[in-house]
Amino acid sequence: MVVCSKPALDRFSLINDCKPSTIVSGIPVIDLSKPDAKTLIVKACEEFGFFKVINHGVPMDFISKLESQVVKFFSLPESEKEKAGPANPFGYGNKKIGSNGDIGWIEYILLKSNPEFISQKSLSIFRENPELFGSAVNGYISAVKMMTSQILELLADGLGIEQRNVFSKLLMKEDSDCLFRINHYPPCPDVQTSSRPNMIGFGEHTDPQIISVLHSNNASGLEIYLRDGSWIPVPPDQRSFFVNVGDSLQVMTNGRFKSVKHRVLANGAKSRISMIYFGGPPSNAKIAPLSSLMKGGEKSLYKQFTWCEYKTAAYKTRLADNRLQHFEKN
Ligand code: GA4
Repeated sequence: MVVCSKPALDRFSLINDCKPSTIVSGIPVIDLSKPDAKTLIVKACEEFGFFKVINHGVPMDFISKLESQVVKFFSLPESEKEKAGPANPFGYGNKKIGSNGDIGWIEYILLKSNPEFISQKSLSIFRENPELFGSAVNGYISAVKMMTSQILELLADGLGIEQRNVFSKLLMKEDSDCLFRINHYPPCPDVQTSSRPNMIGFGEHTDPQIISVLHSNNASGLEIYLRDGSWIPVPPDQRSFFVNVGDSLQVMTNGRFKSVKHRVLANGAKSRISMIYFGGPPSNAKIAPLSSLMKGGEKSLYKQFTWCEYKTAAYKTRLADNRLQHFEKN
């Protein structure tokens, strides 16, 4: 559990922008089994950079097996969990997010999504039964990766790109830089007593990768930022996945899709568990607007960069920073 003294609490960010939203729960829902999925995904990526996926094909059993392992891990005494730390580059982290001073009402595990790495790392994360933990994580990731690749192919198809695997191949390569993050947001007593109703669990940010796929338990907290300047809560749904456009996909579509700003508010009553698969390309992959999308003399809005260059720059920033602006053409 995250335990915070009063002075430590004062360092947590609070939300001060409170423009009321005009949309209550207008989050696009994509049924992957329907023929119109590709068209609706493109529309959702253009309008929100975010959507919910149903009929996704990931067995519920894979999700619940992993979640029960995760709950066991986060219930361990802090001293045990610390043995799986630090989070940088990979492992258990508590309150500190990244290396540049961001903190939140959160504890988490950050991993490479590679099966050998996970099996190895499970030895220090879940000493009680590393095999069980490793196989639950690997089973979950391989199913989510397949779904993600299907979504990216639908996206390419919906955009009218001939090469259907133009995005998905970047995630499927042996040397792809995909990550897996498991977050636990413990109930925050100060939210319940209303002394800090807007305590931040994970501060506002965009994801640097191509695409992120999130599953959470039934506790609320996630919010996305709309173009009209409002934040809207995303009602939790354990049977579904939530998909974010990342900065790299914004660049590859020359800004047609926008990476969505999102954040998580601390919950007063419930523990929130979320598991996120971040689809990133290989280090040497060149990220630039796709020529097949640049019809009629459209100019590139971004300078070309490799994923390694972008990630290195991104990891030096604070969560809320606009990471893409340094790569925009003037
Ligand atoms: C946001 C998306 C992923 O969670 C993450 C985060 C990373 C981290 O936790 O170390 C970063 C953040 C994320 C972007 C800016 C930098 C790096 C924290 C931070 C302040 C794992 C990722 O890839 O980028």
